[in-house]
Amino acid sequence: MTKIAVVPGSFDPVTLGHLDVIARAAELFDEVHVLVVHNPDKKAALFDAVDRVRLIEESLTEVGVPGRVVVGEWTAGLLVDYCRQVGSKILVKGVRSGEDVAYETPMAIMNRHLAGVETVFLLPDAARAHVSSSLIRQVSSLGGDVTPYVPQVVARALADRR
Ligand code: COD
Repeated sequence: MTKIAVVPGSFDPVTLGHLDVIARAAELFDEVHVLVVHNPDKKAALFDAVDRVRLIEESLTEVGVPGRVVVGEWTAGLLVDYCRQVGSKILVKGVRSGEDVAYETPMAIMNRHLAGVETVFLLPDAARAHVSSSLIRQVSSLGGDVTPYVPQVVARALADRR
């Protein structure tokens, strides 16, 4: 049976930290679905969902993540509804800190109760553990250099929005 892992996130925008987690997931599972999901806790997005999907696709090409990776958007309800639709029992989340664990743990247990979907936590590359999309947006908006932390396509898209 094909093991499909779903890697959800806001990806506003995708960073090399996200891509590290996606690449690790691609090593572990037969197929990876990277899913742009609206996070109701995050109000004003810099990039719309169409741009986020495009930037992820172009970034995957740029950095050359191996394996079967597809990118999409989910607006139709629960994340586990998407998992059911594609026959996945696995969510993959990156955890950078105790705060991430505290944020993700209740959702992971809820997703198991709702649909028997398990969450796999992957640790980040230590060099990218401090990277978040919000920090990247802030550094870029204030004129800082984000090129060590994001693919070139994302750096260009951020520069265009400055
Ligand atoms: N290194 C490693 N991992 C990273 C890094 C990094 N530098 N940066 C981010 N990550 C991880 C995050 O910890 C997260 O796992 C993932 O990458 C995506 O991060 P973001 O910031 O782009 O996305 P979030 O955290 O805003 O995404 C939140 C979700 C939309 C995935 C979340 O809200 C969710 O799972 N929602 C489910 C909605 C639902 O069905 N709810 C009801 C039942 S719980």
